Amino acid sequence: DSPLTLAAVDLGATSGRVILGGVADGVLRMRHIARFPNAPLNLTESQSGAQVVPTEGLYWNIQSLFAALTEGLREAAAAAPGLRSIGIDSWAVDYGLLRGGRLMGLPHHYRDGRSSRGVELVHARIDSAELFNRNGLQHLDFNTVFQLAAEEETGFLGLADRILLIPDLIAYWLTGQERSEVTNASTTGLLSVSDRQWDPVVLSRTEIPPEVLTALVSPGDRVGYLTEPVAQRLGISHAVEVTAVGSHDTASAVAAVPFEGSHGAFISSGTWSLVGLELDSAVLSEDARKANFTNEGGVDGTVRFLKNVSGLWLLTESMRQWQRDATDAERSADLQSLLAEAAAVTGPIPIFDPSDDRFIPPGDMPQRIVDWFSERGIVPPRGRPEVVRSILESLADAYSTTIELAEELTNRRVDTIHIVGGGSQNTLLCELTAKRSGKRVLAGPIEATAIGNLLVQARAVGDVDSRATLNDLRAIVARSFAVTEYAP
Ligand code: ADP
Ligand code: LRH
Repeated sequence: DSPLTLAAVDLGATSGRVILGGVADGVLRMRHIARFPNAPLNLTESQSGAQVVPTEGLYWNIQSLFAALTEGLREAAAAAPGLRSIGIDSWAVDYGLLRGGRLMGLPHHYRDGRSSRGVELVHARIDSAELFNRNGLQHLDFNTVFQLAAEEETGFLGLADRILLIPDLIAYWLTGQERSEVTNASTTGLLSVSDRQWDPVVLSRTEIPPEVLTALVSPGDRVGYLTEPVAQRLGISHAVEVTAVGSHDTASAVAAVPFEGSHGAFISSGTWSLVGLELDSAVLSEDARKANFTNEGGVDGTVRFLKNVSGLWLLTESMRQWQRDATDAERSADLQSLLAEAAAVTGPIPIFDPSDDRFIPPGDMPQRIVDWFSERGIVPPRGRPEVVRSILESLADAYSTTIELAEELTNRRVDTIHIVGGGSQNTLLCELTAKRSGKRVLAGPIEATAIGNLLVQARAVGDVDSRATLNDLRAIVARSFAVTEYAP
């Protein structure tokens, strides 16, 4: 048995978790300590037609998250007396604004509609082609740069003296140290794709004062030690450090993809599907920009060349709607039975564009899907099993075309698609992906994000050789976790 000396805090949009890990004899062992929900806060809602819309704003419930994760860490410390290090990862782009070390209100959720106003404001100062050349990012209305522009207009940004992305904010609360981890910073739009430093041109054109940003750290760097009050609260009486990991959850997930050679693509499958290739350098061609591919910063200086193709958000949000619609007499279907019914659907199933912007805000997904088809004169899917099947077929189709595009744009050939994350458990989705792409699918590991988080810590604290490459870390993943193969 390897001692569990590391803790991963992985905050996903579906749930947060605290997982202990330890590496011995080249194998990673993990123990799940805590899992807690992460539901956004619609502070005030109003009814607009059939839709419930937030009127004031959509926020993350950061207090509950922090309370749950510290409770998880307390349990982790009790279960692992030799705990040495904690790594924190979370979804990208969102941030807290601080003044004098205090958080100014709840962090906005990226699905809040305000950022489209920010897009107009930013594009008036720097057009999308120049922005892509500087930051290498796909256009997503909710990239931090656009959210901040919307924030600036309300006067809120001007009051802040610090911006910390969510994992950096949590690291600050645990250690008192304000740092910006570079993989997540690469999703803001404020980082230069060429040197991965804050870009002075983007900052000055968007009027973001450079002093609100903090020093950058890389995965493996020490952020700091738990402060005395935090350590006490966690029941810890020895020094425990917070280690920077790929704090962008997708960076950690991709670090844990057990690629077998150079012909693998990845799909990090959860709330989103992040579909693409790992590269050594960014692709900044006009074709890549037009296809809306992104060049996010990965662990060890790699590039995640990918597209955000919606994800299981479409399914979970549909299920929430069915729950809302259910009469007392109806039993709302659980995920497994819905998937079984969807698998049993026969006959042609229409597919839609899962990345259509209308699917981004929370709300009535089944109705929006019906609208998408009706606007095009296509007969929409009828009934829940058909809707679920249509969602999965549409995702699988989008995965296939996105990977084909990535092959063209990079002049590389893909023969294997690795699906990692919670969605790798969705057998039907894996089968459909293999079928539509004509490529072999390898599904797993499920907890890729936490695994990538833990392995970077393991290397940083010396449980794994400090010279280990990403390939060496991936060999540990391959030894430690089974994958399921789906033939084309
Ligand atoms: P995130 O990090 O975005 O919160 P996860 O990687 O935790 O996402 O994946 C969550 C998704 O995984 C859920 O939305 C669900 O659709 C899918 N999932 C979880 N468990 C199962 C399962 N047993 N079978 C099929 N799908 C599952
Ligand atoms: C996945 C993710 C993704 C981002 C989105 C906001 O959790 O981090 O990589 O684009 O959330």
